[in-house]
Amino acid sequence: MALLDAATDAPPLGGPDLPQERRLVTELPGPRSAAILARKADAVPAGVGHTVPVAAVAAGGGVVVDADGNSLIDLGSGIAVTTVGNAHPKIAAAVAAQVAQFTHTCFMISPYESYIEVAEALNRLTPGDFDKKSALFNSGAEAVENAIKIARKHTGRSAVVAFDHGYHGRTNLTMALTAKSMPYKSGFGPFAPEVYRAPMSYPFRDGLTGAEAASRAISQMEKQIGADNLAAIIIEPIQGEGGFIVPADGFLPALAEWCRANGVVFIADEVQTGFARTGHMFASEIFGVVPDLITTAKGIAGGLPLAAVTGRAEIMDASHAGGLGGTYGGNPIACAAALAAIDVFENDGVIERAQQIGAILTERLTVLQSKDPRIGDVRGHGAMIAAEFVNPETMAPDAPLTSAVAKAAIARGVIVLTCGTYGNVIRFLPPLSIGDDLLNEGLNVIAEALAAA
Ligand code: PLZ
Repeated sequence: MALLDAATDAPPLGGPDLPQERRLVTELPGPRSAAILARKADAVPAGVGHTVPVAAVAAGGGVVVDADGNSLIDLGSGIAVTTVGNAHPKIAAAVAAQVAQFTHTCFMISPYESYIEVAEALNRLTPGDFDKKSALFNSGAEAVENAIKIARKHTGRSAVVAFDHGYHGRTNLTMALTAKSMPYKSGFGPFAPEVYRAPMSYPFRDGLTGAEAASRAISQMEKQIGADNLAAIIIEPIQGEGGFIVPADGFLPALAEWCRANGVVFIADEVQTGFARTGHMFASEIFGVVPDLITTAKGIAGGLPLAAVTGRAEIMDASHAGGLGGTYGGNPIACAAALAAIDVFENDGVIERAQQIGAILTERLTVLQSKDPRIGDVRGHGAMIAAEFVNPETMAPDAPLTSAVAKAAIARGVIVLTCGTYGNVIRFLPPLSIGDDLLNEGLNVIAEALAAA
């Protein structure tokens, strides 16, 4: 089956019916993608980069198809967004129905039921057996900004702690929360005040137990800020952009307990880890922590822009009427998509599929590691697994090797993303709609790329 219709030259429809194959009909980029990317260079600022040098025209299952008819294996899900699969039929249908009904009223002007249904679902699905409320926004960064606003209003305090290697967004407050300077912050300051940084638990590099790492962080917060001044700490249960860093057991519960004892709001940023990605509906569950507030986005709506803050009703209700909102927050089309995605998360075996994908990724990468000491660590949960590349003698991060492997894999038609404070981590975030064969083929290509590097 041709990927581009020969008669009409029309791009194929996306979704799970796309041929599930890696197929390169040109070098990347092919001539059509190259022409589109040349226009990008003229029309879009250089600051907006891209990882894969192709122009997408369709996607679904486990592939992304480009303008030249190349079909690439997708191990990135557009950064952990298309968890249920790109152009999922249930989402496409829900969106089409909503677009035909109404596209916008502004929830703050005339509310509609779907926003409330999304809030009810989030209140039910997030960890914590207490009354919760949810507010909806457009992006992960906007959810994080609002979680901080809510925590400050509730506590009457201003200081906020984020962690080494943490990533929370690119807006002014979230840049301040984000740890890494290049490329996220450099030259874009001054940053929002009253943001402090605490040391993370990074077992591969610090060798500390969770309890030791937590007492190091707590002692620093007590000395440098004082619990009385602290509104909130915000942390990703598994750090995403920072390198898929999984904290040692006990680290997160100890922090959460200290927060509870000191009236500090514990915010879990589950923008990347949320919605089945880790083989659990939320990654907090893995560590047995119940956050006061939780931020979500990405996977929540199958690719439509939607984000949320969910948490304890008494904290969420601290804000005066009119204090929270935005023109598009909880847009009806995004809410329709989210309700369809949540239906898939709850009823279509997606969590189990994330666990199966995690088992394949872990097994294959561990075998690779046993033969190649340049893979220093394999870690993660579910369909959120990473390999950290090092100099085997010194364990120093090897960013050039990492980017060579990623580039070679992409050239061979496998979309992979790197991450990590030191740029030495390849992360695997496949859509959960990918088949085993395609996933294994993608991993074969990674192994070839590593061997050649
Ligand atoms: N919190 C934990 O992972 C977004 C950003 C990629 P937005 N991560 C991908 C890039 O280079 O911009 C993210 C996240 C965590 C917050 C965010 C921000 O979410 O929807 O990108 O604003």
